[in-house]
Amino acid sequence: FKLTTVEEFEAATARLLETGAKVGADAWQFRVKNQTPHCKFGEEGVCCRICTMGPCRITKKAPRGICGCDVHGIVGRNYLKFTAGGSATHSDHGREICHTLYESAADGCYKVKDPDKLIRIAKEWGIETEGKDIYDLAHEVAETGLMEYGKPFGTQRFLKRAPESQQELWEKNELAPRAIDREVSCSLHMSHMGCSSKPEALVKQAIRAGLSDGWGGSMMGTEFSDVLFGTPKPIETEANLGVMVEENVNIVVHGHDPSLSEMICEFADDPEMIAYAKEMGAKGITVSGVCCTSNEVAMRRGIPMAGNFLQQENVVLTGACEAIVVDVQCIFPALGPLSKCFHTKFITTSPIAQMPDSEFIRFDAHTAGEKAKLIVKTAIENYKNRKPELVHIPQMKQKATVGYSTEAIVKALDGVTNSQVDELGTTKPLLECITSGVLRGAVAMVGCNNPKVRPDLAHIELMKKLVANDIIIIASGCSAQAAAKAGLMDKRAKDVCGAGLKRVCELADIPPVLHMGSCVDISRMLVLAATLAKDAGLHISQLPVVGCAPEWMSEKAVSIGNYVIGSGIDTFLGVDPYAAGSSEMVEILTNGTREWVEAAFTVEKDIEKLGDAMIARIEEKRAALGI
Ligand code: NFS
Ligand code: SF4
Repeated sequence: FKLTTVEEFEAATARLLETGAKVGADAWQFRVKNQTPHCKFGEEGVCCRICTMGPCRITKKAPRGICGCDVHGIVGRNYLKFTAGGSATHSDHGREICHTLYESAADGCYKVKDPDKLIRIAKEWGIETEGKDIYDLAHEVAETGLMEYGKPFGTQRFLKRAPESQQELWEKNELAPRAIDREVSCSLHMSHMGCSSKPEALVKQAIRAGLSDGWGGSMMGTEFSDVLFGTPKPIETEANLGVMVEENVNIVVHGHDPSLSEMICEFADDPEMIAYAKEMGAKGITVSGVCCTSNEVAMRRGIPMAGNFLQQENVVLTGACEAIVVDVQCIFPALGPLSKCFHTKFITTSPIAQMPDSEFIRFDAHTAGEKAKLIVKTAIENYKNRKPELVHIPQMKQKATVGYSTEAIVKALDGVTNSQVDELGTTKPLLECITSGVLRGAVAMVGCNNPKVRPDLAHIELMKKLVANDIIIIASGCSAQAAAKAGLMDKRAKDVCGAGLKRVCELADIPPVLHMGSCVDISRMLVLAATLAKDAGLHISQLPVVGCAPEWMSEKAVSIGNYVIGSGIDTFLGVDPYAAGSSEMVEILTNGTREWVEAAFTVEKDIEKLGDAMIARIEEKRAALGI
């Protein structure tokens, strides 16, 4: 067993770009060159264009905008708007899932696969469950969830999952998020021309908007996806482009909402469709995924992961992709023109993400079955249009065990201790590993790829360094896919770990990097941290746990960063959130927030230093606890 290196990924990409050159395809690698160097004002966050007296950009000579706003106000407003964009996006995804749950029916396209979880949430929310039909209950819970977006009074229901100490901090500092949509609106209001220009106020609202995502929209997205499609359990799968099968019809799902990808998988498995694919000359149908929707179906069905964010063009460049089917978020508009260079059908499905050069097949809960079937058929019928001389699938993939929901982690870790039976099924065995020092701590590795960082290298190198230091990794999003492609989710990767983590991997039969799902599933990490803190009688901020997004790029990632620090977990970033232009903003984000939430950001572009800083923080937390 050997880990795959980033050099090997890059060689495979270079080979695919040769195919691209033959057909005149563009690629991000070329567009990056055209866009560099980036605008300095934009990079530092000091450009304001929120009113038409501007745009104003702050320099030594011009320290204030026309309205008199200084650099701290401008950077702060930009930061808040950025966060609001991410919070809105995750939360709207969560809202879609609430609607899907609302549409679920015994004879409908969508069923309730995990009724126990539905009942658990209903009880948590004080909804009567006795003697109720499960679908009546689903409607009631879904509607209650939808009300979380616009309720006029009160704060988010799921905040009660946090330890008391955390809830007190939120209350005391006016950070407890109210209705989700209100936090997004309030952020846009505060950052309108002539409203807030005080950085403290802007960052506080960014945290509150982030928390409305993490403990609101995203958490509902995760929980109700589990109710509908099943709570993930450990399952075997594979990752990297080699999961595409040359003789088969290849359908690639890309985007975020499992309502689409689940249905596609359902129909791709249908004997009638498989027979049709054979009739059309293929041997079968392979569904694989890119980005978070891939994580969703990998976690629940073991559908292989073709790649992460910056690999999305590569799937088309294989020349073997019959259809790339997308819903929302993180989809390169480049896929339109790129698919035109090949036989690939680029199928958009959501009114939220409409793109030129795509075929739009509108997907909704009522017609989901019929539309999914149409999409699968379209892909099958496209198989004959392949140009065999352009087909090249890099034979590169790794095995991965995925599906580590919080529930699954707790269950797996039962295997590691001599704990009393009454402690099994809790986080106590995991705590025991941490307290005894067998594990030094945990790092949540999350987020995207970004050409500003050599893609996947930061994720993989950091994970290797951390596991070698007996730090267990929980991962999600494109970071998880980087790990899987490298082989770090193969149980045999225990051999690259320190002795303590290796022992835990053996006893619990887990890989050292645990796949917790998509980016909305970072809410699972919040629940895990909250449960650990409660079981240990500590504040979340006292746990030897940190978060890290070394290659992040999206607004969603900033929203996540805000709710992770907002939940007491120090967060380490490898890319600056357009804030470097304001000394006050830098001070608040990297230190000032500690006063409100007991955590802050660290930004460090050097991977070695970033890793060292995380280890040092974990050791500091251990020392403070005397463990
Ligand atoms: Ni997350 Fe998932 Fe990937 Fe980044 Fe995009 S797919 S929601 S934003 S790029 S990790
Ligand atoms: Fe310029 Fe102020 Fe208008 Fe921004 S809000 S563009 S700083 S005048």
